[in-house]
Amino acid sequence: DLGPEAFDFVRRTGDLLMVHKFGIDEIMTKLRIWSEEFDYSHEHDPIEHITSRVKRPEAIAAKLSRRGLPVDPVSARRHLTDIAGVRVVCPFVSDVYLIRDLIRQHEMEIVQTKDYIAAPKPNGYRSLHLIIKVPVHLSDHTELVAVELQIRTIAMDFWAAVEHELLYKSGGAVPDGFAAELKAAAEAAAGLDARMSSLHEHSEVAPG
Ligand code: 0O2
Repeated sequence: DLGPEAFDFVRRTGDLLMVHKFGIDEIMTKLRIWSEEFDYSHEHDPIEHITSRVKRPEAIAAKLSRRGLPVDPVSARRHLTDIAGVRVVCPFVSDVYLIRDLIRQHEMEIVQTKDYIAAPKPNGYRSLHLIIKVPVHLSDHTELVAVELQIRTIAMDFWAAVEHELLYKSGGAVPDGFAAELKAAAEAAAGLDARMSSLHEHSEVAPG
């Protein structure tokens, strides 16, 4: 049987994960409404697909402990901003910034922006990362929940998924030239984004 302290710890961890899941639900609803609205009005839909995840308790504990922070729900709430994660995948780079602008306009405070599209990571990783504060209205009070939003194009997502898979499988040990090849692939993905955007712009002005 769990003692009262362990029981309390488990309950507070459950509360933490639940409220972050609600934060995801709130933002997902907004994103889905916009996507359907654009679709319905026959306008270009800036959202290709959306995924989300609540960070696993083991991963939360590992991150806190890596940073030398107390491993408990209060500390997680105070120090981690990626317990709730939403990934929005868009057809074009301009769509990424359109989603950012829509978020800005709809009473969700953006508390941090990391623009790895304007300034890609040294390995070639590109994406727009926002930390937003989402109000979650519970039955008797409202909580502001941090959600990490990663907004990227299909090409950026393809690269990130493959890179993650390759590095994960290899456990980080990669042959010579691997990093340079990955970076070149990221640049090719950026080139593809530019070509697709150009096609999109031309199709919008084309008659018929
Ligand atoms: P998971 O499983 O997605 O949660 P930190 O979050 O503090 O560890 P940092 O640098 O402050 O790190 O955060 P940053 O740069 O905003 O990126 C965090 C997340 O972005 C990662 O989460 C990945 O999802 C994604 N990401 C960042 N860099 C890369 C990269 O080089 N390749 C790929 N494939 N994804 C990347 P986690 O916590 O690593 O994993």
